[in-house]
Amino acid sequence: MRRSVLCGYGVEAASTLHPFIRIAARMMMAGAIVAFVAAGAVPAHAADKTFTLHAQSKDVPIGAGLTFRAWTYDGEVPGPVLQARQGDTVHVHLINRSSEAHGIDVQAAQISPEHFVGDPMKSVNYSFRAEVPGVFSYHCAANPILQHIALGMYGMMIVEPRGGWPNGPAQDVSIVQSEIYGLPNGQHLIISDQSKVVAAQPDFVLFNGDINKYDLEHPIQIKVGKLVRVFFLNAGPSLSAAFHVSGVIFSTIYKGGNPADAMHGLSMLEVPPGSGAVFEFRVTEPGDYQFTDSNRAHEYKGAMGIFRAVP
Ligand SMILES: [Cu+2]
Repeated sequence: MRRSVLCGYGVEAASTLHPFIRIAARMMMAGAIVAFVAAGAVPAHAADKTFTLHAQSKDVPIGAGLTFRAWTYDGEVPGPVLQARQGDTVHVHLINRSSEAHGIDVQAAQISPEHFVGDPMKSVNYSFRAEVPGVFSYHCAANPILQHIALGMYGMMIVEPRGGWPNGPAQDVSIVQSEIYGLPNGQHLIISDQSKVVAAQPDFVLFNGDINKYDLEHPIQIKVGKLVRVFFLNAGPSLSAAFHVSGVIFSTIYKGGNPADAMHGLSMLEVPPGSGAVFEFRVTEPGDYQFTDSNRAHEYKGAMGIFRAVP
């Protein structure tokens, strides 16, 4: 059983991977493991939530021994997960510590886009009420937006429904998919290749900022029979994603992460760039369940990982 669900990742992995990733995966070391999001810290009643982020240039590790010359929020790609509850008043502060123009467009906000950039060389400050629950993108709003997102300026915002998620407690996992354009130089450093960015031809497609982050040595552990709730964001910047877990039919998917847009009994959902979704499922037996972008060229370029189900 275990072997069959590994198909395409384990023994046969060599033939399904981008040749560079194949080599790099062998070199790959210890490193970062599983990033779970505990959604528990959200208050029971409407509250004020303040998020202060810093725009900064930084070379960030993206797994497989590679580094990416990025523009970031808080030195991370993707930026930190922002969490609020429907009805909260959200205050956004962006401090620009770089010599580039930056801004921040939180897509959960229904306000004039003029707020998102302001003077892009200075701090950006605005507030909004999180009226609609869902999984939203936030991203840089300075032009050209395409370039700023391709360089790493994006992250996920989760707005929990006022009454909590309809199907109750679950193991929460957040996954941000994104594209990297450019191949590494002799120092294993990737400088974004603008012509590939414009052509929408990425060299790598990542989950949570790393190539094959959740491989066989670093799976995301889940429990047999326990509801898993995946907060999924396709940060793009340009290609669609089709989130799929091998051996799983999602009991519920919320398009955009909004319970008002619920679907049931689907094996995947196409998520446009800049959009999010919530995927819920349970597994009935132990094993390794591969999750992937079912656009197989994206899987080949790094968008794959393992849920390891234990009793
Ligand atoms: Cu920017």
